[in-house]
Amino acid sequence: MQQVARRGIHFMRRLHGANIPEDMIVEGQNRVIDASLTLIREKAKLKGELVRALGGAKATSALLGIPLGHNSSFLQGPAFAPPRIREAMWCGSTNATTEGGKEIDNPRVLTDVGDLPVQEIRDCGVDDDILMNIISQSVKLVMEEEPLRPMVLGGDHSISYPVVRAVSEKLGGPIDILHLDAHPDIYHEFEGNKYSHASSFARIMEGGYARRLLQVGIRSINSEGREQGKKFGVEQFEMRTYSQDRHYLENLKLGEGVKGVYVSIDVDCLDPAFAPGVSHFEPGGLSFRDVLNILHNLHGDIVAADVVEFNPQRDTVDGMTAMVAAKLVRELSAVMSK
Ligand SMILES: [Mn+2]
Repeated sequence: MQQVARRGIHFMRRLHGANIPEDMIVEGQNRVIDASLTLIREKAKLKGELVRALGGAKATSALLGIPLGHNSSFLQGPAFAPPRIREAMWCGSTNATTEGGKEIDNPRVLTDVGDLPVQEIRDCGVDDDILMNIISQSVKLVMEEEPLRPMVLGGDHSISYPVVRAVSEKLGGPIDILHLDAHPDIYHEFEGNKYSHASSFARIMEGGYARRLLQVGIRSINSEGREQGKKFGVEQFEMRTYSQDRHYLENLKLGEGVKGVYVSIDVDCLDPAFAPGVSHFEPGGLSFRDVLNILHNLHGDIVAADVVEFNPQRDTVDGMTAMVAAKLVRELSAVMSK
């Protein structure tokens, strides 16, 4: 609890419950958790009914915001990202048609179940062991509603662990993961935090939720990152060899023989010239077109995805990175929906 409070974003205060019976606190927390999950369940149900009433689809991208930033090792601004991404998606500066011709204002292509109220839950003193389970439950609630598939808006990268866990558990087996990032995020733990945004893929691989993990865009990796990668059989594609790997990565075929493909995009996979609104500037990254080429040519059934680590507190005043994150969500939704 003390640890959580220390890491909390600035308006989070400790729950002053030291001399209060614990069961009273826990009962109150459970009511807030139930209400939070009821919100997601009912919104997913409504949006699922709507999509089906409109004629249905095989797969519809369903935005689910997870505004969590406290597991970042540096800045916590990703907690504020989901509303900024939505604002950019619908701001009117561009039309609703994706590059491949899908209309994102068609609910059969893209719908929205809102944000899990992460900060409200944490404000009640709920710790991360429980919070991670709540995130997993929210993802499963979206997947309950055919044909909705979770398109998760982070949030820092720590959320990918409970999201991937939920997807794999719900589908009943491992998936292949395409992970675009400057960093492998595979430390056993970081600064004592096993839920750190720098450790999410260690948790995913330990849990057996992925058959293949392809990490693309890597350009900040130390010996532990390489050792952990080797230990878990991760396919790490580093930027320094991108020109040789490009053809392979722009023609990927994933997810056959497993339950599908999960795509996790850390906005810092992009060169900071394209996306300055991130916590960790790491020059020498992918161009926006590189990322689109990879996504547009990906062969596989995308069962869920996330776009994480956009930090509005580092963005340009006119929100350039919000638009970059929004376009990633739009184009990824177009590839996922069918
Ligand atoms: Mn990163």
